[in-house]
Amino acid sequence: NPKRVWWKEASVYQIYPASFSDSNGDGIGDIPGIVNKLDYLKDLGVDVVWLCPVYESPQVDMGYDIADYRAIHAPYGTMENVEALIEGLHDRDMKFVMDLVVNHTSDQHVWFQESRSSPQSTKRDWYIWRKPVIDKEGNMHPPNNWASIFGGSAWTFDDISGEYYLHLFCPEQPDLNWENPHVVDEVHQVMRYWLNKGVDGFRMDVINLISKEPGLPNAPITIPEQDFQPADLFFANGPRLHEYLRGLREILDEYDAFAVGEMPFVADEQEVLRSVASHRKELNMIFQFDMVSMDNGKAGKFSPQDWTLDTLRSIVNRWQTCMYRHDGWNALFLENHDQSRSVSRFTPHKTAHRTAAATMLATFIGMQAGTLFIYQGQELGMSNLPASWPMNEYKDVETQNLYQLALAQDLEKNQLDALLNEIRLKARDHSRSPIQWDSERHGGFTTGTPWMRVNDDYTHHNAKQQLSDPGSVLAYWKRVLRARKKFRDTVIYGDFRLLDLEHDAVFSYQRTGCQGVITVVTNFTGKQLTWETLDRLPPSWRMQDVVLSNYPVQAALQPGKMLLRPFEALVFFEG
Ligand code: ISL
Ligand code: CA
Repeated sequence: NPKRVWWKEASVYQIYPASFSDSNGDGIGDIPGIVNKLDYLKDLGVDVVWLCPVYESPQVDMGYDIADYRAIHAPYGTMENVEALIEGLHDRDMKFVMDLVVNHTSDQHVWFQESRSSPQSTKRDWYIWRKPVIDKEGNMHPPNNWASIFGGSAWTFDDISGEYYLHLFCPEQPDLNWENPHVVDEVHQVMRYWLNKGVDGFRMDVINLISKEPGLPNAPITIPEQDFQPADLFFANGPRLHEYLRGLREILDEYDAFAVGEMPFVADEQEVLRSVASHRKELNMIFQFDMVSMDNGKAGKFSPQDWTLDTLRSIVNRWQTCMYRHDGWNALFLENHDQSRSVSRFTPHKTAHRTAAATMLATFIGMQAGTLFIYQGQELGMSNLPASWPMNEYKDVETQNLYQLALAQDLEKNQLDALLNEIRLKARDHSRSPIQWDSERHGGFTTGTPWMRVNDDYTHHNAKQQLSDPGSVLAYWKRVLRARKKFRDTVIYGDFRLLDLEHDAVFSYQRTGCQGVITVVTNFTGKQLTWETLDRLPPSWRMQDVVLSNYPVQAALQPGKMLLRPFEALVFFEG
């Protein structure tokens, strides 16, 4: 059985500061706004807060472009505010995780300014600079054909030296050169700076991109109609990754802190295990993207892809069993600031079934093994932005780049419509609209003008209303989080087994621990159906065996059969 440790049992709440709570009416969420809501978080039952970047930043990518690791972006507040936040959390027995972005910095960081100033700069080699490629006609090209994750070339030409620098994301996010030991040392010092302030862990942004294939070879041409090619083969999970990760872990262990690494572009279980299996002493857990990319098509995130419960079953089964067998650990999530809202994306619900659909998803994810991550607003069942909103309400650099590129290409109307549909389904903006606290103007998020429009449904869909409604999504999430604690031995540390392997509407699984067996039954459709319980439930199961249900519990139809209403979720416990 897995070893018991605090970070395995924790439920983590992710805060996107710009959109959480605005305390001073400037329209931007801030740290004092978070401090004001600590009792709300305690009452929800989460144990840890992960705060997205609040460092000084020009905000080209909402703070994932850090200009100073030891200063706070003024609109979010001050260093004293962060210290008060840490204290407020610790006073309530909660912990605090900072988001650390060290694959790249902002181009406004002094390190990059110095690096860029001249090829002779002592910091030149802190970033990845290369000479242009000159073809036979004398034309200049980037050093290789890598595409940036946000579109276009991954290289930007710099006039000062006539060289290019590498940026896997925006041109304003130059990649650090981890091959240089001074860079590694500097990152370690940044970590110590925050750990000494009382931070309990880090979420490490795109941490598997820090080691690149030496020589930076051209990527294979997989999308011939594009000038630049996806190159994750060469920039993700590079040869020195594990060495670097062990270096980070040594520091974390000194402080009993933990790290969850964000790892896009890993499909291979063995590679993931190298980073998270406990004896490796690297990361404690990672975010892998299998579930939240099962609806991404061949041409990437903004192309459509059908999925079925079989797709979902094989993903869940794979990671649940692999981690259990090899002493690794899962980070469970359905949403974050880069994903759209799960209730809109993964359930085909009608308005009347929205609460059922959101609570069904809470059950589905909440009874699995791993550390559970909840993204702000998920506990309220917040949904995607209304389809009627014009594109200028979308603020994200990724969405806007994509849309502008499409406009410039003069696409046929049906192609443009198809893209817009994908944006309405998957754009990062959907999870970035302000939290709907109450039914006042702008959902009580701000007394001023919000930096991003509040979802129109705040008038009837908000935290205040849900706090007083025992049938709300919020009330249900509290029960899920309590159940994870009460049945800890089974839910956190138990074994996992899929049930009903072929069912096209019901996702069902069982958890077995030393306390007993938990059976989870979730109807992923908006249709009522009869489910054959076969021998999975005790033949004469009783109402009191039900530990979670998102409808009033009803008796079995007849032995071996039960009725499941639209998006019904049921959890049974047998001691
Ligand atoms: O969101 C994505 C594309 O839609 C992902 O590919 C995402 O860019 C990737 O998971 C890395 O995300 C992280 O690093 C980015 C930042 O923009 C994201 O917000 C962050 O979570 C660059 O720092
Ligand atoms: Ca503010």
